[in-house]
Amino acid sequence: MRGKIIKGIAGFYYVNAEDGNLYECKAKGKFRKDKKKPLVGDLVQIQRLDEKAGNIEELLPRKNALVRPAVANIDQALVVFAAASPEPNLNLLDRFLVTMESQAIKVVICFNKIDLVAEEEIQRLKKIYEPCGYELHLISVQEEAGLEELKTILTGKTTVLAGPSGVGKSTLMNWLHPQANMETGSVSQKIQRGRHTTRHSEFFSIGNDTYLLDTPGFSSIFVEQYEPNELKDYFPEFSSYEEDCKFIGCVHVGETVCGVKQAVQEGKISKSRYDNYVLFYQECKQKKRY
Ligand SMILES: Nc1nc2c(ncn2[C@@H]2O[C@H](COP(=O)(O)OP(=O)(O)O)[C@@H](O)[C@H]2O)c(=O)[nH]1
Ligand SMILES: [Mg+2]
Ligand SMILES: [Zn+2]
Repeated sequence: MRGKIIKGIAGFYYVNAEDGNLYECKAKGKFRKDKKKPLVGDLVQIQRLDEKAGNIEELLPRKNALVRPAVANIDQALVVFAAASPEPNLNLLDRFLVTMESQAIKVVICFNKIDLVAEEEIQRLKKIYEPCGYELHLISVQEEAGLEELKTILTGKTTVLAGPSGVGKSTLMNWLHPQANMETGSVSQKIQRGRHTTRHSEFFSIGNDTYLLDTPGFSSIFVEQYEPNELKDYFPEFSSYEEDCKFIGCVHVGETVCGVKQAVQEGKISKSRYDNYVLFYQECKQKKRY
């Protein structure tokens, strides 16, 4: 019987099987000889032991696998930031986008809490991210604005939900899947309650063939592991201007005749995106020296 691993805890894998049951499984199959470890999101072949237990016999081929969080077979990432409270950290968002581009994972960007900001701020965010080609959703979970449209893009897909703490990820999860019953609140409230922050990854099934994975919030992302010269490939809006660069392999930093720098000057590429690119480029270069 086939199924999908939706969570893993202490050596047990919980498999949502095609018969509709959830099986607690151990990894027993021959794939273990090849040192392959099942990941949450893996499609597997299981042997049923009883109505609640089974063994994983085979790992089916993966479409992709992410490192952080460690999950397989992702269709897309939904990255959530708040338009305000906390202020959107676009440097952090751009770092996240780079890591997803480098793994060829499609990203949908969502700014929540638009009830807290003026229309100008909404337009500012749109102007930065729309030209990059990312699908953008400006929502307010509190006022239930933009949620139905957002739900449509999740249907039939396996989506990783990511973003810093306090932006409303759990609130959104609870709206999409009330049974998830995620704890919400301000960061300080959670700390006061002494909440344990380490968590396992778990997929919630929010509809037919539709899965959502809530991940712990992140506060920093390193991009220095990339080759300085490859970093430009992870800014999708650069490519259409590269034909105007004088040098093949132009990295768009110090070169004088550069289509990308020209596009920044003309306002076709956002200055905020470009400045973060230069910053990340320098970080990668710095790292290479040691
Ligand atoms: N004003 C406003 N507050 C929101 C909205 N969505 C969530 N919040 C609040 O933001 C805080 C953090 O939400 P939470 O879901 O715990 O964030 P998480 O850390 O990303 O999971 C909570 O106090 C929520 O009530 C929204 O659309 N507007
Ligand atoms: Mg949360
Ligand atoms: Zn260039």
